[in-house]
Amino acid sequence: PACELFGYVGIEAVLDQMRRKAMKTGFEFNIMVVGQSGLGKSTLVNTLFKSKVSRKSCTPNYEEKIPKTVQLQSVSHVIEEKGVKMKLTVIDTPGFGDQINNNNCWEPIVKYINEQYEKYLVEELNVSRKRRIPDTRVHCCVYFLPPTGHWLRPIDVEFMKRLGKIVSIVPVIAKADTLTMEERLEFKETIRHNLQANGIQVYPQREYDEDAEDRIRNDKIRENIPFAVVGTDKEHQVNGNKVLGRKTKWGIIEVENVAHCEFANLRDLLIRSHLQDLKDVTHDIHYETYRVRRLNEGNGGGPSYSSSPRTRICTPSYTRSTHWAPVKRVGPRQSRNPVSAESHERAP
Ligand SMILES: Nc1nc2c(ncn2[C@@H]2O[C@H](COP(=O)(O)OP(=O)(O)OP(=O)(O)O)[C@@H](O)[C@H]2O)c(=O)[nH]1
Ligand SMILES: [Mg+2]
Repeated sequence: PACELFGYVGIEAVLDQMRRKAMKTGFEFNIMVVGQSGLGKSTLVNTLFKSKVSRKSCTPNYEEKIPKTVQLQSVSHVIEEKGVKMKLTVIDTPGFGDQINNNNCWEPIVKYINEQYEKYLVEELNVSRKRRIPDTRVHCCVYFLPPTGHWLRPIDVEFMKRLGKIVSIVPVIAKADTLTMEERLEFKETIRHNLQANGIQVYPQREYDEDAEDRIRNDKIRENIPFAVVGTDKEHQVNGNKVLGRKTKWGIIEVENVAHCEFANLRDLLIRSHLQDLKDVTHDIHYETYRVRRLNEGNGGGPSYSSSPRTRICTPSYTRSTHWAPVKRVGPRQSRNPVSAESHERAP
């Protein structure tokens, strides 16, 4: 018989095939840290690489002080776990707030993020395209808030408003060891209100939840942001074990202990639970918005891309391309989308 209608076909084996391919190619994941100077961004980058994300690849405990960051710099580590390779890149940025005038202090950051989209776009539009375009796009921007215990400052509002339109932001409360547990909870709540009141988009956005299951999972995160984190590059002995920690007058704050601070929650969100989603949102939403804007610009005086149906200019439909059926609209966001060309969207 040519085909057994009700027999086992083996479609599910496609998962094994995908797994094998993904393991061969590996993953690229790029995180950026942004915030005022002295909030512990560089320290947290070190913490991340020293924590169990990459304990093996970490360098010995340097006793020297972390220098002030004066230019954008990226650190990459290839981390391997159970045969899965991931190239984790963290882009450390110089903190703002040192100048008397901090107007437009977000510009270098915004420029960097857009430049990575541009690089990707240029590669995509090349006649002979690389089989895999190197991905330097920022998949997640961890935004550091000072532990003031009051409200969001105007500068953070302005900064995040701009960033939220081009990248996934995960806000964190820096140096949480300087706040008591009650202060942290209260401050977190205030910040959540402030974010909402100012219309700041932070990850994970409700409108991009795929289904009810996603919504429940992401609601838990939304109720818990911003994570109150503590960073360190020192290890301490606690009950005979070496742990990453920070000495305070109340004792040692164990950075990876969820009872002490939310560094582990942040790490789990970024790597364990939402890595692929952050990459998808970057590609399907932020990059797509950039791409449409750029191609429409080109449509004016410059080269026209609209002649070929493949690169036909259209508004981004904001569907998440990784999900096949049913195709649904995740949310029209006219405000972000000044383009008025017709939308090519498959009907649900
Ligand atoms: N109490 C406390 N201090 C911290 C924490 N993280 C970092 N620090 C200290 O804060 C100071 C500044 O840390 P950096 O990591 O250099 O800060 P940064 O945000 O990279 O600063 P710039 O490079 O100037 O933007 C250092 O003395 C750190 O030891 C933290 O979680 N709690
Ligand atoms: Mg720094």
